[in-house]
Amino acid sequence: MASALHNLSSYDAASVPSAEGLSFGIVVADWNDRYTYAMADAAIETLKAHGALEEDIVVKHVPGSFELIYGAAWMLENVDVDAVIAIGCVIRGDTPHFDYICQGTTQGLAELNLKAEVPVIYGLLTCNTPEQAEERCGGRLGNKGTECAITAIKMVAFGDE
Ligand code: DLZ
Repeated sequence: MASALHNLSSYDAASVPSAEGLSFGIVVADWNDRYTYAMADAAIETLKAHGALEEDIVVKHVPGSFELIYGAAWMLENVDVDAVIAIGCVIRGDTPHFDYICQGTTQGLAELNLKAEVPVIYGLLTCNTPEQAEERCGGRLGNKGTECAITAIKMVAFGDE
């Protein structure tokens, strides 16, 4: 979690395995694209900075965060990837819709994570305000996309030692 003490873009580079030769799927929700695209760009740049090749990063778009579940499942089924990163941003509105999308998407991605043979990384921002999203998409608290990319690389290596 981003907090006053933790910046989402800060990590110990020495603790990150190489991403050379790895392939990644990124599913990006177009809802709140100002934020989700900034996260996707940061994820791609971070994967490349750790050795992944641009051609080994497959990006697919879905309309909203709820469709990340189908998008990630499709990616697992149809593309030979070492990990899938699901990126979305839900911002609270006037109705309880926010809670249902957050809960449904989280549950769906968690279930996929249990079933899939490769890790599914949870890149869903659940914000009360646009300002909170701004802070986590390249603002004061770093970029959630960077955190997701690092998590993906580490999870691919999980169990290697
Ligand atoms: C409908 C909706 C609303 C109100 N808010 C968001 C949001 O803040 N972030 C987001 O990613 N998607 C939102 N959506 C769209 C839903 O995720 C989904 O695309 C629609 O309910 C159609 O299934």
